[in-house]
Amino acid sequence: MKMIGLLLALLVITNVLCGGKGALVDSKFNWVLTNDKGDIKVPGTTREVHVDLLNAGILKENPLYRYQELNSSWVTKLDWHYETLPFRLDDVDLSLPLVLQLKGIDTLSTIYFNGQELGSTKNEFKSYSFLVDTSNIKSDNNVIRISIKNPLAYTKEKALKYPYEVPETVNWNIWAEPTSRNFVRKAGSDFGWDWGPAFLPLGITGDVLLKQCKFGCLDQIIVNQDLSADLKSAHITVGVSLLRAPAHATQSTYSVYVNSELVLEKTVNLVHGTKCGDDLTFVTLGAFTLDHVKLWWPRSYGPQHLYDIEVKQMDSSETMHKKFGVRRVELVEEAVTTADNVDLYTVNPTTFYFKVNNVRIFMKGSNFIPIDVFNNARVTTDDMEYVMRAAITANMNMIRVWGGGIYQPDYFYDLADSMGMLIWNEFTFACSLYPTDTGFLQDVKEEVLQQVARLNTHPSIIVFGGNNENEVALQWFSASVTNRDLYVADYTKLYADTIYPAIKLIEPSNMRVWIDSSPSNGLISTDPYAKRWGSASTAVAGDVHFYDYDCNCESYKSFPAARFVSEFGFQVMPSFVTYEKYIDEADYNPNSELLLYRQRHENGNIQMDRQISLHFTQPLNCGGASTDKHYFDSYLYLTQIQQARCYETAINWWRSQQSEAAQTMGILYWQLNDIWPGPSWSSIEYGGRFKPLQYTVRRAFNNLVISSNVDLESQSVSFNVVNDVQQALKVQVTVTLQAWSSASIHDVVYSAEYVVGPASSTSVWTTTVSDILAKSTSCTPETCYVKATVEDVNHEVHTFPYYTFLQTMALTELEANPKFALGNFKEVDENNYQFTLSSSTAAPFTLLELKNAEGTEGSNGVFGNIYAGWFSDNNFLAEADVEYTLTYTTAQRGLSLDLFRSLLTVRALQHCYVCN
Ligand code: BMA
Repeated sequence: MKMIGLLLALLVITNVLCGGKGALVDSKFNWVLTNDKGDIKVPGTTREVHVDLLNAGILKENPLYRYQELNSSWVTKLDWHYETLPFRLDDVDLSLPLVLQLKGIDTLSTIYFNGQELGSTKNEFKSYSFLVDTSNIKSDNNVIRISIKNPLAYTKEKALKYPYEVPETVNWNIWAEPTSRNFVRKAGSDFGWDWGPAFLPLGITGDVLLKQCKFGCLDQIIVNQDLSADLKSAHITVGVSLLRAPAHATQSTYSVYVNSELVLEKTVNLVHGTKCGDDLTFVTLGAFTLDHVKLWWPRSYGPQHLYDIEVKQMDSSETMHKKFGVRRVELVEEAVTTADNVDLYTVNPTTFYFKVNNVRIFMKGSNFIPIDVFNNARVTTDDMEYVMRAAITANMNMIRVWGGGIYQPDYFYDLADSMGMLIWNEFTFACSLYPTDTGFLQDVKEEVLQQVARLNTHPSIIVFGGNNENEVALQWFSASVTNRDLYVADYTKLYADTIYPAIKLIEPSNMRVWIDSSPSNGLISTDPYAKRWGSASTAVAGDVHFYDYDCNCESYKSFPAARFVSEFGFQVMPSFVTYEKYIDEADYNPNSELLLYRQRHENGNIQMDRQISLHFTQPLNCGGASTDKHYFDSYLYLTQIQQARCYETAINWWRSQQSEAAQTMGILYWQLNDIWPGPSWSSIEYGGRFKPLQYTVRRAFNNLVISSNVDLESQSVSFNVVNDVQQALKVQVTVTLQAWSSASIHDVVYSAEYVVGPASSTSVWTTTVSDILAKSTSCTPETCYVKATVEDVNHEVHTFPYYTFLQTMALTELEANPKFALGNFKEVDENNYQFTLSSSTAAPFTLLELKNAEGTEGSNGVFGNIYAGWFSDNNFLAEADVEYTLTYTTAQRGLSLDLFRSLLTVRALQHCYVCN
């Protein structure tokens, strides 16, 4: 968003290169950071305390290295001050108020202007503004000071004073527990999570601006839309939020342009808006009709058309631009008449699927957490683009911005809009119950009004979610189990009576879907708003989160029927190449003191090991030491390929249920990205390397897939084809049995042509292990694997082969030690390198990786290193004597073809059992 203001600030700040008039942006202020005692004074360039201390050499090591989280925990326990260097303020119009706007402070702070206290902040997710006493302004030597307090001291005191217990999740092996994080409006995961450390960052996270506006400064443009049923025309209502609009009755005239064409001109009385605290006034300007609408579509369903909207305040010539997209979004929760399973809470089973522009869409995606522990100081737009492109590479169409983190910055949603990625965006409440005193609720209401006004124009956001798991959390704590009514009433006050009405104040039209909690059993009715309370995990309504670490994750029978899976997953280790930069050789054991310290999920290591023991043989220890590198590296690799197998089984199963009684219509796995290098459920590692899972997901989420649902216990195997394309496809299905030991042994066991309907799943062959084997002369479950292919006869949709194993890998008779040949390296363009790979024998879980190289660390953002990039395929079964042509796409310029080639390594499962 750009502000081209003429009327406004007639201010000049000397250390600011700010030609012309307009709001003055802080990035140009020079900040100094000091502690309370005054013995630390360092440049406050990044405006995040830890990062500034790190840059100044006060924190000496990489904060993510070994125990640095613990070693730097003193930082957040102190009070800190950010102060600007003295600046000039000329030409202040003394007839107008001077407003200091702070677009983000993390979190508890007191604000001073030239020594005079202006007020305080207590909510990381709100923008604040304060009136500066104009008699206190000097022409030079003005100073803004922001004093930031220890959040832990605050939350503990609040929790102690609260009339009753408000429980939160604990047992995350973090130094700060119990954190009482639910008593402050600060990102939950800042306090640590089951995949991340507790750094509790402090700082200035948004712009700091000085403004003067006669009629209130334009803050946001708000667009409400009602699209006609035929999707041809839209009734558009335009509003604005104004910062510090005059308190007395004032009229102001606004013109609204869409794609530079005047659509509306209106004089409004500013006092008639809705107030948000003292700061913001929301004013409706008027409505117009948009004919011949160019729709915004999710990716792979159509183009992402965006309109430019401009609002001009005619009396001041202040202007603001935004982009908006027009689309219709529905969540269909309609009665299902088939007698599919009824439980206590679902007297009436209902569907749960999304329609965009009247098209029913199967959601394929994952859950997004903050990208870094120091999110605001270190994450760049390139990082966001990397994650978004990675998601698209894996064929996702939806990302859930999970409620335990932050509301993402505007550029995240801009990327989603332009790339057609659908967003399920949660308000920042997670895994906890929350206080509901008047002050807290009022603060949340203001937060919601501001955030909804900011996010409103993004067509990509199709869901506003109230929280993550806070309805199911009512069942987690003894206080809320024994006194459920009290906490249900609190839940209702916060989400149904505060957050939802605040959204509706800004967005009275049906801009997007509201889901008060994930998971939930959905609604009985929208008006009146009536929830299906209870254990929110029924198979026949609403969405499901599924975690069962004791199951056999390679059997589809372990995964429940579900309408929509908004979370599921299995935790694993980072890869050796990623981990080695943050640990020492003494730590090279999954159960070393350091690795256990970094394991934040209760029994995480035991659970990982359990899945591995069910399916694989433990790797060889080659040197005998408990920190043997070969064992350690192989073990980390095994956890990751095991993870990929688990998710593959689950995703294939749920996708195959689209057209079955379960009517599954969405899978968002836990979790897309990492916040640090440590055990987690992610498919992308901290730093950007893809785990094997990310490649498996790319294949499993492909628009046209063949896969099998296997249960080795009952020996059942059924092959399914899923077609997400909006037209019927004529396909050729072929299933062959192939020997692990010799490429020449292969028998076609099934072959048929099908027409698979649009957007549907089709069961193509239901059989058993022995039936498959009966079709071959020499195969046993141990000596052969099954390869299934689905080919679009018209060659329009690309597909991947799918491999089914008839025995666990532990018992499979693989040829030892495959030899790989890599060759024919060539630069396709500056971001894409091509090469070929072949293997001497069938090599399951073939994994290409880039080794670490000295001196190649980038410092630009989290993914600003040369390892950020992906292969066109990876973690695949390399068949014997097949030459695969692969591409590596690098997100970084620093990686030359030669360097790429020298860093490239390849391994397969068999290498876990070979010592060099
Ligand atoms: C769910 C998520 C996260 C958590 C994950 C793995 O509870 O919402 O809170 O990290 O499972 O335990």
